[in-house]
Amino acid sequence: MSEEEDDIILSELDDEELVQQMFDDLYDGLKEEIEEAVHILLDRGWEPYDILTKALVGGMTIVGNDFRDGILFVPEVLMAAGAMKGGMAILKPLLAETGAPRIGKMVIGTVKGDIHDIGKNLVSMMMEGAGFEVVDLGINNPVEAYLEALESEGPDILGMSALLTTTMPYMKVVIDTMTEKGIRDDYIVLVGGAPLNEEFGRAIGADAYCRDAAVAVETAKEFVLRKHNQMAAGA
Ligand code: B12
Repeated sequence: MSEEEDDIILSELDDEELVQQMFDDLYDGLKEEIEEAVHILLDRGWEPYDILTKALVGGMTIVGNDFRDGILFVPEVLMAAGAMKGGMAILKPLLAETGAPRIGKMVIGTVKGDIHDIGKNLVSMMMEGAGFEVVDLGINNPVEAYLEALESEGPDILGMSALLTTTMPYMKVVIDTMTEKGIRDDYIVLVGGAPLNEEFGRAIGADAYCRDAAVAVETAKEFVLRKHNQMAAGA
C-alpha cells in the first residue's frame, strides 16, 4: 500500500465499510487490495464462504450490471475478474476438504465458444469443499473434450457452464451426443450459468439447473445419494 496520507487503510475500516470498499476495489480491478481485504476479513473470523458470496460475488454483481448497461467494457471487466480470482485463490484451500471420504466425482467445464470461468471455478471450489473430487476441464470445451473426460475419469456428475445466450444451446449438443452414444443415463448432468433457468435445463435434458454454487452442492449431494441408493437396491 502507498504511504500517501489520504490513502484508505483497509484494516482501519469496520466490516461493513470494508465490504463496501471491496466492491469499489473489485470494480477498479485492484487485485492486491482485494487480496489484502480477504486476509483482513479472515483474520476477523469471517467464514470463507461468506467472504466469497457477500464480498466477492456481491462486488461482481455490480460489475455485471454496469457491463450490461455499457458503463464498463471488456478490459475493465477483465481486471475485475482478475481481482476476483486473486481473492478466490486465497479462499480455495480454506474451502477445500480436509480428508473426509469423497462423496462423489464431478467433471466440469465451460462449453465451446465461451470463456467465462469465474462461476464454474466457484462451483468447483464449493464442490471440493463439500467433499467431491472435481476434474476441471477449463473453458471452451467441445463435445469431444467432455466425452473423453467422462470416459477417462468416470465421474458421477457432468457439470456444464455457459454465460452467453449464444453458447448455452451447446449444452444440448453435448447431452444429445451422450444420448446417441447410449451413455446419457450413466451420469448426473448439472448445468448452470447466469442466462439459464430451470425450464431450459429441463428442455435440454439435464438432470438439474443450479442457480448458484450452494444449490449446485445441495443438488449434487441429493442426486449422488439417490444414485447410490438405486445401485444398492438394484444389487
Ligand atoms: C466477468 C465477465 C466477463 C469476463 C470473463 C472473465 C472470466 N475469466 O470469466 C470477460 C471480460 C472475459 C467477458 C467477456 C465477454 N462477455 Co461477459 N460477463 C462477465 C460478467 C460481468 C460476470 C460473469 C461472472 O463471472 N459472474 C460471477 C459468477 C460467480 O456468477 P456466474 O458465472 O453466473 O456463476 C454462478 C451461477 O451461474 C452458477 N453456475 C455457473 N456455472 C455453473 C456450472 C454448473 C455445472 C452449475 C451447477 C452452476 C453454475 O454458479 C455460479 C456461482 O454461484 C457477466 C455479467 C453477468 N450478469 O453474468 C458478463 C456477461 C455474461 N458477458 C456478456 C458478454 C456479451 C460478453 C462478451 C461477448 C463481450 C464482448 N463483446 O466481447 C465476451 C464473450 C467472450 C466469450 N467468448 O466467452 C453478457 C452475455 C449476454 C448474453 N445474453 O449472452 C453478460 C451477461 C454481460 C451483459 N449483460 O452484457 N465477460
